[in-house]
Amino acid sequence: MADSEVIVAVMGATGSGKTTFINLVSGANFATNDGLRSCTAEVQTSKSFALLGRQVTLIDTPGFDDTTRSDTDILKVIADYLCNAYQNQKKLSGIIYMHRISDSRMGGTSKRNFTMFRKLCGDDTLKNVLIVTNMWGEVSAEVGSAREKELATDDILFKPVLEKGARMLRHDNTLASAHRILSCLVNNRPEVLQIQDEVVNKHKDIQQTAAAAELARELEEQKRKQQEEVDRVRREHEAAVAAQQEATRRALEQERARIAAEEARARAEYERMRREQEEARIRTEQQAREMQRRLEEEARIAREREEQTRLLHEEQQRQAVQQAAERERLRIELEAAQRRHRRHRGGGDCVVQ
Ligand SMILES: Nc1nc2c(ncn2[C@@H]2O[C@H](COP(=O)(O)OP(=O)(O)O)[C@@H](O)[C@H]2O)c(=O)[nH]1
Ligand SMILES: [Mg+2]
Repeated sequence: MADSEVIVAVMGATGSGKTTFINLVSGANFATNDGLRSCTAEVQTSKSFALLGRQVTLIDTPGFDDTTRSDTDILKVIADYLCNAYQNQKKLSGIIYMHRISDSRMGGTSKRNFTMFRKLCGDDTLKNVLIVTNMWGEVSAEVGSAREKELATDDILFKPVLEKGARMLRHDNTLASAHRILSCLVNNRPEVLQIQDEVVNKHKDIQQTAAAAELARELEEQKRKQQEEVDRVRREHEAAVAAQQEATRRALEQERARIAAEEARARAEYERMRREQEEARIRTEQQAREMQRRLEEEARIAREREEQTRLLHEEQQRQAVQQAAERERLRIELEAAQRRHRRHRGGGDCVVQ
């Protein structure tokens, strides 16, 4: 490798502006990512260009969130390229990691890209690493500064790499800005990346590298999250089914209770009717007995009256007979008296007897 040749790899998430940066500073015309599909599925190398007396070549890499290739494929593509370059005595003078300051938060994709970037580089090369924030025009200066500060000071963001020698720079999408950034790297002593050391020096298979392990861990984590999601959906489904069953059970229970209440009400109604009928029957019987008793009483009184009348009649007859006899006796006596009187008055012919 000629002393003046400087190789810089540009990494970062899809859409972070890697290709745009490379096109701007190298005069290349690689396709940029204007839509949803990512454009840089392969590693591509820019034509070299002169900067501060050195010949600079930039390596464009696909992000670990490509729409057409799996992360494992992306790792293989990048690792193959870097290891091939190392075997051909081409070491990297610097690595740029692009990050959009316009992103309101560092989401899963950004974090995965950054973690993979770290596993590819290792810690020893961090002094040759530049974290370049771009798209400053998309946010207000205050918001951008606040995010930059947060990115630089958060333990799970860029703080650990900054502490180990990486630097953070702003890019305003101008050529001057790109030159200023690259000028920080051109005089670096080229370093061997962790992935190059693992594969070329230590003869590891790509699958045995830290980057592959990180991907496996990431995939495992994704699988775990998906399983959790599946479990959660299943639990929700089961809960919904159970709730539905419970609702059906409760509805049946209510229906059963309603029928039982109706039965009880009908039974009570029947009992009430039966009781009323019984009472009516008893009342009717009592009334009949009372009527019978009254009729018998009236008959008895009638009989007594009849008897009294008969006795009275007999008495009257008896008295009439007596009176007739008395009258007869008195008549006889009177006739006798009259005869005697006539006899007495008629000279002896008339003797009162
Ligand atoms: N405002 C702004 N847009 C940019 C900048 N860099 C890239 N872009 C846009 O961001 C999109 C993605 O850029 P690209 O270079 O394809 O990203 P890559 O996937 O990382 O290569 C494109 O629409 C670019 O025009 C920048 O510095 N400022
Ligand atoms: Mg690109």
